Amino acid sequence: MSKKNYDVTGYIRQRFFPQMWCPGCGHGTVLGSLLRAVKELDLDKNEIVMTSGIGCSSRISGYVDFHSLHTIHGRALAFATGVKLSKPSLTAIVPMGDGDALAIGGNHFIHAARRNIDITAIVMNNRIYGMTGGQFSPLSGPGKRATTAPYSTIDRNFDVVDLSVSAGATFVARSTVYHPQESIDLIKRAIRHKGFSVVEILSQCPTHFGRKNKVGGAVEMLEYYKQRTVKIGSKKLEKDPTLIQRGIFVDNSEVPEYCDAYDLVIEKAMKGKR
Ligand SMILES: Cc1ncc(C[n+]2csc(CCOP(=O)(O)OP(=O)(O)O)c2C)c(N)n1
Repeated sequence: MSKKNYDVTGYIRQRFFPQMWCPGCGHGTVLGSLLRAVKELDLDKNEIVMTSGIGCSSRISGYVDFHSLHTIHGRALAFATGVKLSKPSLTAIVPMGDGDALAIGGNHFIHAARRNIDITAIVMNNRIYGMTGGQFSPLSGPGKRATTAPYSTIDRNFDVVDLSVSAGATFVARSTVYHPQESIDLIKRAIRHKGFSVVEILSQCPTHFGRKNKVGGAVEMLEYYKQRTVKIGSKKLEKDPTLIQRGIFVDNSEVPEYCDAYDLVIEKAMKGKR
């Protein structure tokens, strides 16, 4: 069996390590999968731009040695849209927290999906606002405890996959940090896909979500991802439809990509045609 070369040191800013995440946080595993995906695709780091908002997940943009913009909470996709339109040849990657993507950033998220702009959004779903101390997010779900819901939440949660599909994303996938090999594969396919790609990766926050909801530490939370998720269409769903499905839900190359469509408008305008 040939060994894969997973030396990713060329893609990171070693001076910023060790990283700042809490012990047991899943976000480092997502960073690992992302770097390995980029390595396997053999991408030139000068051709990648990573844009992020604010949050524990968004800190990824500081650790990678790509072009990077660490911007405003919830606005990463708006910045990424501007960058991508100004230089469509760049590979645009946006790591996002669930709050960043779907609370304050929810509007940017649905419109980036609707436009089908060629950006890969990696939604690191820990079901809580990690960085600011454990407030509940639109992905926490009902009956969960958070610093802002000491008697438990009453809000229903979004399903990232369903929302992304409905909003028009043309590549939509889900994995967990218990499945890094699968995550690498999905991130690779998302980056290669020309259009708006969403990869949701369930990532544990033992410090806030785990502690408040008494679901144990990182090991128990990883165990949950192992026990409670299945590949799309698994037979196990017949017995237990509440299991969370992993894999690729949409992979559609038929929809025009936004920068390509915009180029056609520029061409028309240059010829003076309406
Ligand atoms: C405009 C604005 N509103 C609120 C904040 C405070 N804030 C920073 S990060 C964050 C939430 C982080 O949660 P999430 O996006 O889910 O990422 P995580 O830290 O869990 O990875 C909030 C509310 C901010 N920095 N800017």
